[in-house]
Amino acid sequence: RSKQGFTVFFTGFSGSGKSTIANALMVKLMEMGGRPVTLLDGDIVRKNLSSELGFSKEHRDLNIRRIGYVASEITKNGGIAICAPIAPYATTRRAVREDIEEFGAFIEVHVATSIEECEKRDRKGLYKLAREGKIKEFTGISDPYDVPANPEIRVETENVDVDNCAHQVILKLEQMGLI
Ligand code: GGZ
Repeated sequence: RSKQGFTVFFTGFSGSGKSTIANALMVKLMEMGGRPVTLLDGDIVRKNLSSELGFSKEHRDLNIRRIGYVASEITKNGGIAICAPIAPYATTRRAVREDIEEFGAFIEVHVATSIEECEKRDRKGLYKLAREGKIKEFTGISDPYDVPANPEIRVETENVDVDNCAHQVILKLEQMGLI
C-alpha cells in the first residue's frame, strides 16, 4: 500500500529563502519517485489563484486558505504539496494545519532567516520601497509576522546553505515515516 499524502508548509519573511529551499526540496522528492509533487509557491499562487488580492489581513488570510485548500486536495489524493507563502498569521496557519491533518501529515517549516538579513540582502528591492513607504503593510517592516511557536522544523539561510536546509527537511520526513 502506498504511503499517505502530506503537505510541507514553509513560512517566513520575503527573501528568507522559502522558495529556493522549496524548489530544492521538490527536486529531491521528485528524484525519489513515488508520489507526485506539487509546488505552490508564493508568487505563482498570487499570479494564478489570488491575482485580485492585496496584503491586508483579510486578503492574506484568503490567499493562505486557498493554498491550504489546494494542498488538502493534493494530500487527500496521496500526493505531496509544498507551499511557500509568507503566511504571517499563526491562527491562519493553524486553520490550514487542521484542514490538512484530516487527510495526511502537515509539516510546518519555519524559515527563520532574520528580518535584518532579509533586508540586507533585499534581492528584489522591496525592503527599500517598504522603508520609503512606497509599499505599505510590508511584512516585518510595517506589518506583523507571528513567529511559529511549534514548527516541525526550523531552518535558516544565514549560516546554512539551501541544499543543507532542504536535506534537513528530508531527514525530518524520513523520521516521521513519510518517505
Ligand atoms: C509582504 C509583499 C508585499 C507586502 C508584495 N508584504 O519576495 P517576494 O515579494 O516574492 O515575496 C513576497 C510576496 C508575498 O506574498 P505571499 O502570498 O507569500 O504573502 S502572504 O502569505 O502574506 O499572503 C513579496 C511580495 O509578495 N509582496 N507586497 N506588503 N510581501
